[in-house]
Amino acid sequence: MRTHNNCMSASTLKTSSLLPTAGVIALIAFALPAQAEDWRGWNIHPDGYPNTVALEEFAEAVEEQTEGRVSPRVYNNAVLGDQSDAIEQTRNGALDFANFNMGPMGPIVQETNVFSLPFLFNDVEHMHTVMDGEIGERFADALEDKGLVVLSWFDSGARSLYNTQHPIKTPGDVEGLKIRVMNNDLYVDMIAAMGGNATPMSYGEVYQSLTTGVLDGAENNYPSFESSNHYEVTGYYSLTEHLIIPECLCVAKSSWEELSEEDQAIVREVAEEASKRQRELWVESSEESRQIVLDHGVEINEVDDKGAFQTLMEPMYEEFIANNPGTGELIEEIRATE
Ligand code: BDP
Repeated sequence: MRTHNNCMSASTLKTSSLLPTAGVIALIAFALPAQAEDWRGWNIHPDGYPNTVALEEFAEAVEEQTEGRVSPRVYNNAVLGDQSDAIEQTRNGALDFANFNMGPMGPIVQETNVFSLPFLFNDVEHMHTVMDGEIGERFADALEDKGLVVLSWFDSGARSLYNTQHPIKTPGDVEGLKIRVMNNDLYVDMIAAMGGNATPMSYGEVYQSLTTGVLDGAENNYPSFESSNHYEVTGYYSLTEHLIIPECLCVAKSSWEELSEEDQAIVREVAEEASKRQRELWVESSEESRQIVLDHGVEINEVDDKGAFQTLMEPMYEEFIANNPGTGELIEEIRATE
């Protein structure tokens, strides 16, 4: 935690001829305002991305409403490290806040792996209902046990496959394709079940690997497909919509605990607003990105029989449930949430 004091320092208060007595020091300490908390925030996305806009507005509103007691700054484009590292850094307090996806969170907070099961949620609205309810609170508790305080949940739409070779309409079309996935072994199993070869890789390395043929494709939502420029080097986007993964706006537990109750309440409220804002921007941005990639000449295709992909995931579910006691019931609970 870095702190700074935006008032005059003790040395400017003391007279040059006298050393301050203990009483004077106590007086000075009393007169100085509480130290401001400089918060460093990790963000993987570029300027203008819905999450970036929401995070920047969050930072500004926190600074304003806490009257400078908390002064957050967002660092975009993963300049503070890749997502798995940033999760660790936030857990140990080297970073103060971040927007994380529950995909790369899985290896660190095991409970969140359930969100990496393909076709878990019916649609984005279903995901929101689950995350905004009691089940979402249970996940927030699991994250807090690992040092991350969840303030609110963001959207990240539905992820679909894209590649340089051909449209994907059936699992047979994935056969032999080298597909980049986020860092989580469950995605390796997912792509293998479809007949492809998965390579876990940091987001920032994907563009280059697509241009050199190290990869044939990857998978993501419209705003990321567009803002990462992957659409410039892949001709086909196929609406498999196989993953709907929640994201959090999280604060390092150590940074959180340094705040007064009053400031915690302010930050929480501002984060709720940020989530609303992010979700609204998400809808607009998805449509804009879809249009940009279409205009560029990317072929977008519907997948008529998503059930064919879903059926292939059954062994993955069975293995997951067998390895993670209690998750069978949880999956049923999620599916039954309306
Ligand atoms: C984006 C997520 C981001 C992930 C990225 C990825 O918002 O957190 O790191 O996908 O594929 O949609 O790595």
